[in-house]
Amino acid sequence: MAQSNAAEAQLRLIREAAARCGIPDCGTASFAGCTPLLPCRAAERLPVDAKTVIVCVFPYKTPDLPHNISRYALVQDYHKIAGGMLEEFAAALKGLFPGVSFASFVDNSPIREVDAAQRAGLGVRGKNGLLIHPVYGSWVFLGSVVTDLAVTLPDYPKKSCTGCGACVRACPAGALGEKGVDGEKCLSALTQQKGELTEDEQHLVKKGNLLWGCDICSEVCPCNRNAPVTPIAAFLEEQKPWLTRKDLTRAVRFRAYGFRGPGPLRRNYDLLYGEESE
Ligand code: B12
Repeated sequence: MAQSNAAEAQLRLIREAAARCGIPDCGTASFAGCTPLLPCRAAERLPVDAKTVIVCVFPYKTPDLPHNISRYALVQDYHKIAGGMLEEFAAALKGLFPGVSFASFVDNSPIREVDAAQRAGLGVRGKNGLLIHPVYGSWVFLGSVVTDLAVTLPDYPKKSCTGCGACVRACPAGALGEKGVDGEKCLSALTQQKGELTEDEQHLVKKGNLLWGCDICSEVCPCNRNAPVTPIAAFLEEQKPWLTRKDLTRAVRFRAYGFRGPGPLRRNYDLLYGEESE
């Protein structure tokens, strides 16, 4: 009991520090529960004796505007925005808990972030495989700070969404099933793929009608109906919801879709608007 009260107090301190850094919600999960890890180079930065994963949510829904790239990509690169906020958070935690290690990760991370977020009590997993937060729905990025501080609260039991199946029915690629998303079939992955697409794949990209990413399984989710606009100011600044052909080269340099270069965007642009279009 005394141990659990101490952990609750630690969690309160952590949450307050997160709020001061503009992170609207976070929770903790045991590091052991978050294994196996994803294979990635960033794993080298994990504290040697990692015990706890502090998972953070970064809502990114912006006011509805016509857009030809998915919502996650029309805001400034979240790796930079959320990554910067997480670094600030990790530095604040180092001040609060001297001698303890804190390493922050976002996306290109060894942590399976959806799974960790559920364990940290931040929401349920949708049939679309995404974390659905009770306030912000699935319009959230996830990031984490891994530490050797033991916050010994039990992980939350993993729960599923309402199971209405709207996302499964709406997915044009048939990528959703009982196990969640089949990453190989997902239309978001297809738009990001380099090289030529088969005729069937081209047809799917046209159906999705976006140059990059896919939001269909989130757009139809009833849990997202009342999701508010993001409280993170940086996501409201410098939005780029509509790309013209001219934008394709310049835009990739600073956005989350930059890592593949302009090739996939140009190919998708030709498919959606024709090769002669501006
Ligand atoms: C690789 C990746 C992708 C890949 C593959 C996704 C996948 N799950 O396989 C692609 C490019 C398709 C993708 C797309 C998107 N992604 Co992504 N992605 C990731 C990344 C980097 C790793 C995920 C991963 O590999 N997990 C490992 C696998 C094993 O875990 P899993 O998903 O739980 O695995 C289950 C399924 O694969 C399933 N499965 C396995 N085989 C099969 C076969 C069949 C037939 C079926 C049905 C299921 C199935 O079973 C597994 C166990 O439950 C994470 C960041 C991170 N570090 O977690 C972001 C992340 C999951 N993505 C994110 C986002 C925002 C998206 C998009 C919405 C972007 C967009 N608008 O286009 C889409 C949504 C697609 C969807 N419905 O999931 C966010 C999700 C936030 C949230 N609210 O949950 C994350 C957390 C990034 C972040 N930092 O915020 N993504």
